[in-house]
Amino acid sequence: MTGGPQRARPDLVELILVRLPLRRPFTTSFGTETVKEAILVRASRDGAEGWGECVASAAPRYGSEWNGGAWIVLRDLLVPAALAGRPAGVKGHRMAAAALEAALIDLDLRARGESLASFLGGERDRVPVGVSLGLEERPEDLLDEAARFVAEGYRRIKLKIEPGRDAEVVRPVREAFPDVPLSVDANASYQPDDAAALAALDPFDLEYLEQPLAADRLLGHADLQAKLATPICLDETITSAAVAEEAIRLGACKIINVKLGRVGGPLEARRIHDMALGAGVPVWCGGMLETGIGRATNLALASLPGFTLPGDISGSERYFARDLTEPFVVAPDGTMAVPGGPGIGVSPIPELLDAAVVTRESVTAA
Ligand code: NPQ
Ligand code: MG
Repeated sequence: MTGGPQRARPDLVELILVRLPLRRPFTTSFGTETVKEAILVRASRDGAEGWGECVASAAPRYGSEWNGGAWIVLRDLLVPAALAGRPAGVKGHRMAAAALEAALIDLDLRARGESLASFLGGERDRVPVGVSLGLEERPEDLLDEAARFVAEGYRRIKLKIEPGRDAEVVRPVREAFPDVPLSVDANASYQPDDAAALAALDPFDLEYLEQPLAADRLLGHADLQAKLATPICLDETITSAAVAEEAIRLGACKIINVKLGRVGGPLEARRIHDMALGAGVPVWCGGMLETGIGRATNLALASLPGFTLPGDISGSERYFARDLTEPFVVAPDGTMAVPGGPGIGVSPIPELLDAAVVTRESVTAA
């Protein structure tokens, strides 16, 4: 989890907390977000730099990690270990560890002129993308949003659901778009005895039902899957290749959402991909409303051959009035280009970064 064996050490690591207003509030079963807050990790050596983005939030609502904790574990434990070239010996804190690993890999790859996609084993220079739509108070607002993204060519629409707001959320969208690939994401908000409400989604021909139950309910998901025609896709549950393998073996899911932050970095994400490909289980790249830094990393991951379903990798303008990098755009065919330049292939634009910064702190070797 702390990076590859012979990775060169940085001589300076900067932690940069940024805040970007969201263009539209994003509501899930765990709450409403109006601002994206992220920690960027900038690793440097001899004037060269590498970038990573921590996908934790301002509060631990999606999972147990949050930016306040990630900042401290990076500053006091993970970064000092990387600067000293020794293992950090830190359990968990995967989103923090992932951001540092991504920055260190980016630093190395830029130095040798190789793209992250090539390093990970990517085989495509464009990937199909989807969009995740939050819960809306007014059903017509959700229909308008769905219509807009379908018109823009997005290959899949994902709807957020929660107990009491499920079939009635899906029905109007399915009726308006009978042929569009649709999925739903419950963000762990259902209980095992809600199986009937979830089975009521079967007629809508969903690509998958994402994370209906709590993250630690492997058997609960297996029992639920046995009662549903809709494939279960796990997100919050999948924290490592080991958990992913056990979930597949138990029949707890038929599809896996891979988020490199949730699993501790690009290298563990690749392990999950390799295992799932071997097991014949489709994977796709999840999203956490990343800025252009995290989005570029996700695009590289999504270029691997097992990523056969569209990712939650939307255009910059879906989230932000102005991204921190050159904006990412979705082509009319619903694909996005995988950056081909060295490392993640993009950097923050200095003036835009400066305007978004809340705090920055430099850590150097002791
Ligand atoms: C998911 N992402 O698949 C997550 C959940 C999510 C695109 O649906 C700030 C930070 C806001 C992280 C909103 C999507 C977030 C967030 C939603 C993660 O479950
Ligand atoms: Mg999800």
